[in-house]
Amino acid sequence: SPARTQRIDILGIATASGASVRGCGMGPEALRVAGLLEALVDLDLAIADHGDLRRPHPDISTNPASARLPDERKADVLDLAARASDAGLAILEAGNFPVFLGGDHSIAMGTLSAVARHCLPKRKPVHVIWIDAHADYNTPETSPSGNLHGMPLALLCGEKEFDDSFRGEWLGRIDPRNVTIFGARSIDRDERRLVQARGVEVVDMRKIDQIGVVAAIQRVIDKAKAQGAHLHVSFDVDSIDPAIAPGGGTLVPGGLTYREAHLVMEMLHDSGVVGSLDVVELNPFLDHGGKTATVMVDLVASLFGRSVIGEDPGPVEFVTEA
Ligand code: NNH
Ligand code: MN
Ligand code: MN
Ligand code: MN
Repeated sequence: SPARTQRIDILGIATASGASVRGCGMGPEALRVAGLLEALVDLDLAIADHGDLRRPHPDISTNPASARLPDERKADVLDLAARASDAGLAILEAGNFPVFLGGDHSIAMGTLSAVARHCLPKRKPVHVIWIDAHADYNTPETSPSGNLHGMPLALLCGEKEFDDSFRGEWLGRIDPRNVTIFGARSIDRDERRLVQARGVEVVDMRKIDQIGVVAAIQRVIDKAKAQGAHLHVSFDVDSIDPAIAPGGGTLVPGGLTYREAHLVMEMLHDSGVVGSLDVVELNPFLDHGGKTATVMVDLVASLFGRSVIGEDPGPVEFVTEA
């Protein structure tokens, strides 16, 4: 699989400007402290760390309690998305595998536009698996919160309700029919209508409960393989159950178990079609001593081939003696 032979290039995007809760700007550093690079080196993979993109700190003068103005946060999001897009494109054009560390999920505007800019001129379709408790398909009209981390997919899929100030490389780059939202259990009312109207596939937690995680992920892999697509994995830590991953600002009960999340990553590795990864929304300030960061390091290692005995055990055969 490409993951075994390519260099892995790590790029942090240290921001929480798309979220209302502060702290996930510290995500990239927490993942490093939890041993992300060491885990990849342990798999004999070549790695390069590009450090973090960030914005200058705002001047907090008289009222430190007041949140930053929405316009300032939007300027941060758009600037970082543009820079992440260019930096991600350079990594891909060099033939390497980008691992983007958020930061809140608004960074995917930049990371996925990099993937699209790399693949689409070569007529390689882009598939997205958006592993998340949420759909992140709000527009400024449908969003109940106004937070940009709830909107990146809508922008990438070309929804019209964004004014000209949102223009950039990301706009309309992704075909909504090539997006699978995986692990969802919280979608806003009007957001749900949009997702359904555009043909975005939603594998919600109920479906995973009913058909099982193996069948659910296999369908995504088969779809991407059939098209010869580049599969981008956008992993929001709040997809995992809050009991094992408390380090997020918008937790929802009923998420993926530790083993379900691992099986997803293990099967994605074996598929050989994954070409890029986001790890987003990790908030070290809420993370009970690095609990979620540690789980995420193990999950990334699984995506890059860590396994106990080094082979896919394959389907189970039940043999009955006559
Ligand atoms: N749907 C909500 C909103 O748009 C929550 C989004 N929060 C997330 N998304 N963490 O993954 O504001
Ligand atoms: Mn390539
Ligand atoms: Mn998200
Ligand atoms: Mn989420």
